[in-house]
Amino acid sequence: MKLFTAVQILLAPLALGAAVTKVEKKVSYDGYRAFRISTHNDAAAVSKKIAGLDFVPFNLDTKDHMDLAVAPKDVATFEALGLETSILNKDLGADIAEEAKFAPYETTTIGTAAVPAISWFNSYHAYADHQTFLNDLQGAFPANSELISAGTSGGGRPLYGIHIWGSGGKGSKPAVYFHGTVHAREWISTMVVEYLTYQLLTQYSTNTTVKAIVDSYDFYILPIINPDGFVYTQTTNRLWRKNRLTRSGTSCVGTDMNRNWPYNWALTGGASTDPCSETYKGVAAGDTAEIRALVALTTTIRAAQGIKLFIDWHSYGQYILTPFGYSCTARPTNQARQTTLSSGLAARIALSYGTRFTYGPSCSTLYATTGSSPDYMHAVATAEFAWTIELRPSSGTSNGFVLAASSILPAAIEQWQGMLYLLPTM
Ligand code: 0X9
Ligand code: ZN
Repeated sequence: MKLFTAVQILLAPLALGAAVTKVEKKVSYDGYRAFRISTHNDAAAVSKKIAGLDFVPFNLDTKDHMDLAVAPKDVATFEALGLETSILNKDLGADIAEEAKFAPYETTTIGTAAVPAISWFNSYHAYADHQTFLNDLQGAFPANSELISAGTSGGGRPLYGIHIWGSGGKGSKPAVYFHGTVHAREWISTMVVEYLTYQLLTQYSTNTTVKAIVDSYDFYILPIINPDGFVYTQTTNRLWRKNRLTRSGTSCVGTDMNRNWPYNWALTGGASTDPCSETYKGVAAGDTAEIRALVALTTTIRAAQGIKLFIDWHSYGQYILTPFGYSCTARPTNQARQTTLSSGLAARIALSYGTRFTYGPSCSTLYATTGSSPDYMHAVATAEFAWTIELRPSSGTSNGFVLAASSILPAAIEQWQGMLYLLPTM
C-alpha cells in the first residue's frame, strides 16, 4: 500500500494522456422509456420477443421481471408486443439531465481546517471533485487518518481511499473495509460511502458511539474503485457498468470487476466469457489492473490486522447479500451469525424511513456470481463478514441507477443508522 499526498492525488488524472485515444460522442437517453416486464420464470421467451429492439437492460436477475429502457424509435413497437408491462420512467434522458446538475463544491471550517460542507450530499459530483472532497476531509483530521491508494486503474487513475483509526493508534485494530463504485453507473454508492466516511471523521470527537466504533476498528475506505468507468459515465455513457479495459481480438470494451476476483473464477454459470457482455469475467482471474491492485491492498490489510467486515456498496434493489455467490448451497461456517446481523441491519435501516432491505445468501437470494468480491474476501482474505449492499431504489420502482439527488441524503442516513447498529454489534 502506498501513501499519497493530497497534491499527488489531485494531479494524478492529468497524467492520463496515453489512455485517452478518441473522443466519443455522448450517448443520449432522451426519450428512452423505462419499463418493467413480468417474466413469470420465462425470461427467455420475453428476450426472444424483444430481440431486435433497441433497449438497455437494467437488471441481471430476470426470474420475476425484466427492467429495461427502450429507445424512443422502438417504444411504439415495444408497446404493441402485448407484454405484461408497467412504466418505470417516461423519459430517462430527462432524469439524467436533472441528475447532472452538480452543485458547486463548498467547504466549511472545523477549527482552522477546510472541511467539505454537508451540502455535498445534496447533489452528485464530477470525478475531480470527489478527489478534492476526500483530500479536504482527510486534511481536516490528520491525527487519525491518512490518504491511501491501492495503485492505479488501467487508465492510470489512482485507486484512492482513506484509512481512519482511533485511540489505539494506526493499524492496531481489525479492519472494516469498504469499496464503492465498482460498477461505474451506481453513483449512489459513491455518495453513501463518502457520507459514512464523513460521519466517522466529523463525529469522532463529539459522539461517544462513533468514538467507540472508530476506537475499535481501522477503517479502509475506497469510494471509487472503478474510476475509469465512473469518468466514462460522466463524459460519455451514464449507464456504463464495467471498467474500460480494451483487449485484443474484440472491439468490445470493459471487464466486470465483480466477476474478476481470483476465487472460484473458473467456475461456469456466474459470469460471461463474452467480452461484449455486461458480466464479462476477463481472460484469467484477476487480469485487470484494478483487481490486481485491490488484491494486493487486501492481502496487506489481512496480514497486518485481519478483516472483520468488508462491504461492497452497489445499487440497486435494496439487498444485504451474504456469501456465497458461486454456489447456492455452500454456506459460510458462521452462517447463523451472518443471518442474525444482516437481519438486524435490515431492521435498523428500516427505522429511518421505512426502507425495506431483503437479506440472505447472495446466490440463493439474487443470482449466481463467480469472481465476486465478497466470495474472495470471505474465503481467501478470511473476512469474518463480507457482504454486498445494494442501495436504493428498490427493484420495483424508478430508473434504477439514476436516483434523484434528493434521495442521496435519505439513502445515506439510513445506511449510517444501519452502521451504528452493525459496527458495535458484530
Ligand atoms: O451483479 C452484481 O455484481 C451485483 N449486482 S449489480 O446490479 N449491482 O451489478 C450483485 C452481486 C451480488 N452477488 C450475487 N448475487 N451473487
Ligand atoms: Zn453493482
